[in-house]
Amino acid sequence: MMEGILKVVKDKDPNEKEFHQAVGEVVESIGPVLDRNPEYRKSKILERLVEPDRVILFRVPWMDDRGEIHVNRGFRVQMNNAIGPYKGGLRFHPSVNLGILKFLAFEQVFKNSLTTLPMGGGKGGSDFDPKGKSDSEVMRFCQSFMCELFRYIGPDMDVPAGDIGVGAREIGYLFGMYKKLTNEFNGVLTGKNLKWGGSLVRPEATGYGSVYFASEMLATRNKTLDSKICLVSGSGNVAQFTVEKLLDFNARVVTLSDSSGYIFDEEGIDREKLAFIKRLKNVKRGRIKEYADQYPNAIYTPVDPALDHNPLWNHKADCAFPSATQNEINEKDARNLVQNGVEMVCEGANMPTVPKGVDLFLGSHILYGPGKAANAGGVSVSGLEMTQNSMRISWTREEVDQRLKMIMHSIHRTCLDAAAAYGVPGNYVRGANIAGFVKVVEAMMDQGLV
Ligand code: NDP
Ligand code: 2IT
Repeated sequence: MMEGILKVVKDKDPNEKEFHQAVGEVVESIGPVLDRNPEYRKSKILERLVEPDRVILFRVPWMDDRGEIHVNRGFRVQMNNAIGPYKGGLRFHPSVNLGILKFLAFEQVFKNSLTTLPMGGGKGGSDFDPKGKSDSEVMRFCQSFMCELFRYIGPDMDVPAGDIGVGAREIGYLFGMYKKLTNEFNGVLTGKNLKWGGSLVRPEATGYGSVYFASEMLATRNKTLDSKICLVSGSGNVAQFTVEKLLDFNARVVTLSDSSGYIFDEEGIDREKLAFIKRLKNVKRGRIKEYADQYPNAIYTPVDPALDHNPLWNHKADCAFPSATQNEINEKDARNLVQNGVEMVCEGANMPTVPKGVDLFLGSHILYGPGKAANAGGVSVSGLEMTQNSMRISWTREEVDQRLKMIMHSIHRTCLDAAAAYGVPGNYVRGANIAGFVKVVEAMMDQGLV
């Protein structure tokens, strides 16, 4: 039956391999839930969940600084709105295609369900590559993108935010064009600048939340992050604030990366070095290699496509925080981590570990926090931004951070409770999938066949 669903999905869209991967994992987890609730099967819940409510696909024409015209593709996948308006980020990266956005939207449905806040799931983006583009080129692209997207979004309908390649700058340009087209100032996007409707702690939220989740996981074994050696990948939004919070917990972060290579700094990345990275990545938009020019004790290693593993994951460490992109930990990387004695893997990125790597982590009984639970802090504070926008107030940093902590605590508890209730104690993958699934499915059952 469940194999059947995956087969239907694969037969329908054979090229969407990341989507197959995300569906495969959920389907594997929720078998026992379907066995206990035969009405879910009868209502064809799975069949309905794997088909997006709708997919919007559009042309995004824009002109570069030399007057040349380019045409990119824009997407919005509105996956499921059983428990709230569609909610999820926009990704601008040349690798973006429908299969990747469907995987992200699908995972977002369960992640958002875990947050305790009323948000459905969606995702969007474009195959536009922001690298090397001027601010005015990025602005023209964002404006053109919004000229179509604005028809399909709204504060009670669908609320996009950032993801890879979409940060505060892009959200600003997107919001400006939305406002011009609709003549409405509302909470249609999250991740807005603080000065015009954004929430304190939203930029920090995914990284901070991931570290809060990690600390909850360690606490189940009476351990803390104090003095732990940590590998972090990526050097964007999630990675930067993961490092920042790890420093608060007195951990030692020894790596960061981008798509060209990684740095290893045995002494650890301190606050001054982190400030350098923030300037390098967010203002200068430079490459991580420059870190090793600035701090000669650090070693830079470029990506070697001939290698069958990523050497970043082969450094001996206590904890790993993959925070760059999907499938960045392959089977060999997972084996290297386990063999080197890693105690915990906490996923800041979405689906960063290949399925065989996930099996290795689960089989080795390390603490393993899957992305849809561990990185839910970002969308949670997006939910808090929506609340503040609706109430036309803004909470203090302490208030938002406290709520974020409470939400991560609750997600962690919910995963463990669901895992225990289904006979797989400590399995956060099963726990997250089951708990996220049940809430959405109960809402779908209440609302009839729509
Ligand atoms: P950013 O664009 O800020 O940073 C992305 C980082 O990952 C960059 O260092 C980038 O390097 C690297 N990267 C991107 N693509 C690849 C690739 N194909 N191979 C190797 N490295 C790559 O994005 P975020 O930090 O926001 O997102 C990182 C991850 O976290 C993603 O998986 C995202 O979906 C997830 N996430 C983000 C949330 C958010 O609130 N922003 C919330 C929850 C999850 P380079 O500069 O070379 O491209
Ligand atoms: O993957 C994610 O959860 C995000 N990119 C954040 C989504 C959001 O709406 O804040």
